Amino acid sequence: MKLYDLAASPNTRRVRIYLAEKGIEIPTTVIDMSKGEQKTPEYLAKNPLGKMPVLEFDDGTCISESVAICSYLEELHPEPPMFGRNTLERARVEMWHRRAELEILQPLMHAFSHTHEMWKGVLTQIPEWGAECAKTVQERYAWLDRELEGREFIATDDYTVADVALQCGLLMGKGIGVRAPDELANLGAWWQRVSSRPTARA
Ligand SMILES: N[C@@H](CCC(=O)N[C@@H](CS)C(=O)NCC(=O)O)C(=O)O
Repeated sequence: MKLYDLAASPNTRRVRIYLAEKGIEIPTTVIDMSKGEQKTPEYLAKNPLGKMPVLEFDDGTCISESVAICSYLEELHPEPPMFGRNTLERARVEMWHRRAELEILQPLMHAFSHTHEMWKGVLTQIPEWGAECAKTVQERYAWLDRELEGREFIATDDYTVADVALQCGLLMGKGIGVRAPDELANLGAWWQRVSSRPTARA
């Protein structure tokens, strides 16, 4: 097995944190986005969308999408459970995992790709859309703060893949200047909790 990875990518970090939490070691190959390595014919044969991460098996079979990669590994390494301990918890983890992707990570990606120099010429940039997405994320931070009232972690009593996805989103937000305001105390306390885990810098 091999993981196609990029240190700065929030989505590959989701998989790296998951692996570190589980104590799983998988060899990695770094794909350098600044050199467009994700768009070479060789890489596009692994993921025609030209995105990371990709998990490649020894027979050449590839799986993309961070959630699919983690969910595959969860079946092989069920302890400690990171997708929930029972039916209800699994549903809550999926609910929050999807929310983290659709309500936080995706608008952050748009906020970045529609305004940053690096994406000029790669896509048709609409800076107003980028600014709108950044505004949406600020509203979502306030919503998360309310949801985290009295909670240690976002989906269940355990640290799950939903926390990992949110954590990678918030880290990206900090990196691109779409930061959660300090006065959101519940979100701030959750951030301290997840970012002080030994795996946070995986
Ligand atoms: N939903 C996908 C998102 C993958 C994704 O957007 N990866 C980014 C890095 S964080 C990427 O490879 N972008 C390269 C590009 O779009 O050219 C997942 O969860 O794996």
